Amino acid sequence: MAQKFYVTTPIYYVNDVPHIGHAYTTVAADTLARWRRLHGDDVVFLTGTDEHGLKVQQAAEKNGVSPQEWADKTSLRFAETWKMLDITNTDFIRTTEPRHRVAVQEFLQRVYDNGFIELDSYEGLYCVPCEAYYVEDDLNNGNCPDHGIPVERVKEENYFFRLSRFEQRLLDYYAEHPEAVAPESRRNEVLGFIKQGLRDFSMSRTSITWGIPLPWDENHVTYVWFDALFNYCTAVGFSADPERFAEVWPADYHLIGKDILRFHAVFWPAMLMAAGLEPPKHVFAHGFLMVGGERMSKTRLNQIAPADLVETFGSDGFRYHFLVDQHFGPDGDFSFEQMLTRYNADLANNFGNLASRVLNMAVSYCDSATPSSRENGPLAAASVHALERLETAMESLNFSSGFTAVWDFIGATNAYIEDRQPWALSKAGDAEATAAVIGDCLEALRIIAILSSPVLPRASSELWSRLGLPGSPTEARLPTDVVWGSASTVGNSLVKGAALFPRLDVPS
Ligand code: ME8
Repeated sequence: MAQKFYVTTPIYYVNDVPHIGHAYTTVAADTLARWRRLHGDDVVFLTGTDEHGLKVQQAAEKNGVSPQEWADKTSLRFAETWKMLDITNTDFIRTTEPRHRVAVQEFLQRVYDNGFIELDSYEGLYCVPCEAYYVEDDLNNGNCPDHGIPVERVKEENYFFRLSRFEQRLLDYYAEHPEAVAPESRRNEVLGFIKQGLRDFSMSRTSITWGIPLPWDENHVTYVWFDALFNYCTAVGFSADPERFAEVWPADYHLIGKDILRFHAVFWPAMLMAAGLEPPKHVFAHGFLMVGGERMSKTRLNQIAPADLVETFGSDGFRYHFLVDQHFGPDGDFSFEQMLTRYNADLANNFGNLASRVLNMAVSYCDSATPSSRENGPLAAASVHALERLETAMESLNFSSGFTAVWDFIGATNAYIEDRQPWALSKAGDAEATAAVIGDCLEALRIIAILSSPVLPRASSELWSRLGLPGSPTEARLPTDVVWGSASTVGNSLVKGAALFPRLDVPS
């Protein structure tokens, strides 16, 4: 039976519309999902929207609609954006769905029965955009350290989650599972935070109504983070399908931004432990995409909508930029000029040109049919090397370095053509040598189509059909199908086609 692989993105707040920051995480998760499918895994890939809490309630009020109407409208914008970017999520969860309410209530009851939720009163400094409490020491001149706006003093009688009781268990867990939080700088941040001592946190609210009521006290609704994090369990059958839940949980990867690391690597595993459930296997927190050196935000009006870039670069061009030009881990600055330059260099010139020149030559010199490639031809070793580098890089989610290895292989194939000059061989009447070089290049293209398919689903599939190959590169399996000469391609009918990535003009 195929191995299960469960990957998630954060569920995005519906107070905001999708921007390239959200797309950054989601495209990475999609590429990982596609990558695991190439290995034959049965991939469960979840994304969705976070629809409860004060932020959403306030956004709805401001727009004069009910929170549900607001959530319906904005959630759809996220779903449409993911469709535009060829995201292959297998489920899309909304926290206002009945399945989620049922699962969260069952989970809460379990944690309450286990004695980890208790009534207490609390006075604290609350930041609405963070949906979190702070203490004086956390603040910058009285302002939220993350949003730079004043916090509100809030006093509530609330239910508390006894996070403090999990300090040692979390430290033990992370000592036994050093791979559970990555990159390493984030793991150190998490350990440092736990070692400072963990405070219990308020997990219910009476001041708002937009949330899931506590099953044992309906005057309280569940704190938005307590509700939101559980989406990862709801979607794989926590309440509805225990057999499936046992099979799919724990998640293999939660991909998140560094802003929500503590929630995922401290609160969440403790909440799971409190219910007798296993923590996720890996939490990977990437950095922020900045625009002009600043974090994107509604107030700064510097958010970029994915659709605006897709219009120019196409969905593959968008995916390539955020995965390969940007490093997944540290912060990165978005620049349109850089995106354009790399698009022209890597996609139009390197990838696109290779495909069109090889197909053009094959059509002209080989009667539009694939000649045989040489067993262990000159490019075979380079293809093995590309796969090795990609496999190693993907183990640490280093998309940039992994796919650069594939582009190096593309570069090597282009260099091979320059070196052998098949047009000269053909002119000299050496049909055998011409066919050998073209056969090698077509085999390289077949392998390139498979290896680039997680990042460029459209172009790789188009290339695949121009190569006269049946099905789609997504059906290939690694490593067998990228072994040099592993597919019977001789005599396949080849098609030239238009440029896969038309060159874009650089504005003067
Ligand atoms: O935090 N650069 O939702 P959210 C890179 N609902 N990634 C960015 C980014 C940027 N500039 N801006 C946003 C929430 N992101 C909660 C999550 S999960 C149980 C609940 C991405 O809409 C990044 O993944 O504020 C970040 O963690 C997430 O969007 C925050 O999305």
